Amino acid sequence: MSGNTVYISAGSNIGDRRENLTKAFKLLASENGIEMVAASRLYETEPVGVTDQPYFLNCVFSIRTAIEPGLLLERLKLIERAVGRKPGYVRWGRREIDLDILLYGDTIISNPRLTVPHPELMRRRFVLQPLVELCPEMVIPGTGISVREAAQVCSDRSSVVLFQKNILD
Ligand code: A4P
Ligand code: MG
Repeated sequence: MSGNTVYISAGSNIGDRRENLTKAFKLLASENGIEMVAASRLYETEPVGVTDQPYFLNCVFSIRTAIEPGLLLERLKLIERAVGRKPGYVRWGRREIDLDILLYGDTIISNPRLTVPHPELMRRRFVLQPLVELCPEMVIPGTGISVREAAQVCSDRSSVVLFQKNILD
């Protein structure tokens, strides 16, 4: 499929976390115009931001798509609903599923609805560690450093522990 390589982070810390990530993976893979390329391993991660909440399971998906970023965000929000996320959550708070666009090819986007690369990307070990598995040499647009280097210099010391090797196990 033509288009762009896009990296999407997935996180869940309510309900059956593993099932929520698997459902999101399958729904994403079955979308028209989206080709699933790879999924990272699953990690159990200490909550960052709002710390008084359950531990998350996190992973990163890479997809190929020609769907433009704003429309892709809409699709991700529909998948969040389908997995069981209810509207009206506290920012950075607990959720059944959160799907964020980390990187959209080389594109830099900054508008009220969408910031890409994801504004917290460089500060979050729970995102960088799975991303290193998928694209260690990719230079993060606007930063001049690779994903591997970003993970090495990241000062986030919150715990990120391997939970499961294959999302479909
Ligand atoms: N938005 C802007 N840029 C983006 C982007 N690149 N991807 C806007 C996705 N959305 C983007 O998101 C709020 C709005 O952000 C969207 O409507 C979109 O227009 P949301 O998913 O409704 O709310 P949120 O997730 O609570 O806010 P936010 O700011 O996306 O939070 P984060 O950054 O997703 O952080 N700790 C661990 N260990 N693991 C986690 O997964 N997640 C969070 C949430 C906090 N702590 C965590 C984890
Ligand atoms: Mg989000």
